[in-house]
Amino acid sequence: MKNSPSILIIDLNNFARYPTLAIGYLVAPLRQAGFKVEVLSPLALGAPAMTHEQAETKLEHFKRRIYFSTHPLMQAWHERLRASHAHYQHRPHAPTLQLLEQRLKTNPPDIILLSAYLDHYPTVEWIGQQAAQYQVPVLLGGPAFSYPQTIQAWSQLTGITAIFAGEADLVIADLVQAILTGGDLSAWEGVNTGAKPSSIAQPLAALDQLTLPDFQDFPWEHYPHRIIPIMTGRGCSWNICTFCSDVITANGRTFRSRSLSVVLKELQEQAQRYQARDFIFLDLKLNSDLSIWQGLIENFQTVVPQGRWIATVHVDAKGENGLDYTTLAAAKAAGLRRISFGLETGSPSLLKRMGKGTQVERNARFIADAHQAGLSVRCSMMLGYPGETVQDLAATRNFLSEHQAQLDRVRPARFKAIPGTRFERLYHKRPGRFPGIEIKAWDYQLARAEYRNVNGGDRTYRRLKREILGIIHAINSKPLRDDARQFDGLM
Ligand code: B12
Ligand code: SF4
Repeated sequence: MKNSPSILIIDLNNFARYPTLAIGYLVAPLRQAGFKVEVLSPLALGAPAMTHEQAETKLEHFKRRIYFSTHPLMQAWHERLRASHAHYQHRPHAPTLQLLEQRLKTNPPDIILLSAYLDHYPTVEWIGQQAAQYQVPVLLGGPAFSYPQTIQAWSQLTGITAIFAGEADLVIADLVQAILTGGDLSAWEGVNTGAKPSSIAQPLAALDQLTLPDFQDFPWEHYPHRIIPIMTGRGCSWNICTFCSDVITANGRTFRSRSLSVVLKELQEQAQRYQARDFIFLDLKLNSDLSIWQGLIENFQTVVPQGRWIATVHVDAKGENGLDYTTLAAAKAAGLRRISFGLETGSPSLLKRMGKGTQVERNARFIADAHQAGLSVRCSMMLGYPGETVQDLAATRNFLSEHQAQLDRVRPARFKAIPGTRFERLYHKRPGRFPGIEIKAWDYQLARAEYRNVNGGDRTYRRLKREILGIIHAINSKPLRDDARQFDGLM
């Protein structure tokens, strides 16, 4: 392209210790189309590297106790504490903004592309205002722009030319060209300019057409280890859990898989390009498509000799679903070091009400098998699901204590009421189905609801929760298996 237009991509999510997959997927087709692309990444400008899980300390344990407290006094403070923590955590990163300000003054790009989480609202607002002063168009996107009311809540921002809702990989180059040449944006699926009701692009079907993600702009020298992110498919084949907001994101809607041969080729090429052998599979559930899961186990070492990888899976009640001992041991031999799954709870009735599609005994078997296969086992779990009783908490405490020696890390989360989830739809239809939760207000800008957990005041309930947090503290304080250490804190 003669006099190629210049594109500045600002990756607000890049505090991670490996490149951002979405940015790699957007940069590659733009470069291929001949644009001059530059990625502005806060990490490269000194923003502290984000660790998904902090090293366990007494302070972490204390913070967790406060965060999960349902003491009547704490209930009143919860929302305020959460809001101020979120405000601190997601405050605009000053060096990034200064650099952008300088850049706009001296050498403005032809267009700014912004990838943001909803917590980045203040930063996006600031960037929009600055860009407007210099008449630089801004195209905004991100995983959480997939719900009409959220898009509407963001549409009025000054200086934001359009919000793209959906996966932009295959349209990004043409879309940027259309904006730069003043084309009519109203006909574009997924492009929102605030002029008409929200438009959300259909999930991308042709995943095998994706261009190899381009990570050359990332600050590799700032990463403690060279780890390459990859996704073999988008969405989750289970897709039913009531609380799940992953399956309503731009990329998480409906399950689609890539072909095994394409994935293997990507592993091989990316390992060579970035001189790295460690991979993180960002698939919501890597065993969603068993032919991919088995195929990776069979071929990983052929395409990346001595390579290592970590992944998340869904433990299913329908059968072993690729997670029997023999397959897990083969996965270990194929380089898998750490496996993560959503335990959620040790209570059978809660699992059922969450629509988790698994059973407590099946989770127990999986943990024992994965541990015996030599894998580092990590799970996420939930406290405060609507209607959670002391019996549920006692079951969870017993489960964790029985598996304490086999679990390497546990990441607990508080139940979140999120617009667009199955929970929201079921709640609107029949709030009585979720006893103990009083929704006070839905906030579409942040895609979350403020609620009160009416059950939490009971003393026995609070004691059991303290005991659970104590077991989690003990588990998370353990040193990791040696060969999983370089992956600690990544998921
Ligand atoms: C991997 C991941 C991480 C990694 C990030 C690593 C990295 N830098 O990539 C880690 C572990 C560090 C992480 C951390 C966090 N994460 Co996270 N993460 C994810 C996860 C599982 C996958 C993201 C991904 O790679 N998707 C694959 C790509 C291809 O899809 P995509 O990001 O949607 O991008 C496509 C489209 O959205 C669109 N698009 C994206 N950007 C742009 C920009 C433009 C201009 C255009 C046109 C289009 C466009 O096109 C892209 C290509 O198809 C998602 C879940 C999910 N299903 O998305 C959560 C998710 C994105 N994370 C989330 C959250 C909340 C967090 C944390 C705040 C959690 C926490 N409390 O610790 C932190 C905050 C990090 C921060 N920097 O502020 C939320 C965001 C929700 C929101 N409100 O915005 C999600 C959706 C999970 C959820 N369901 O709640 N995360
Ligand atoms: S198995 Fe995981 S990704 Fe799939 S719907 Fe349930 S919580 Fe979401």
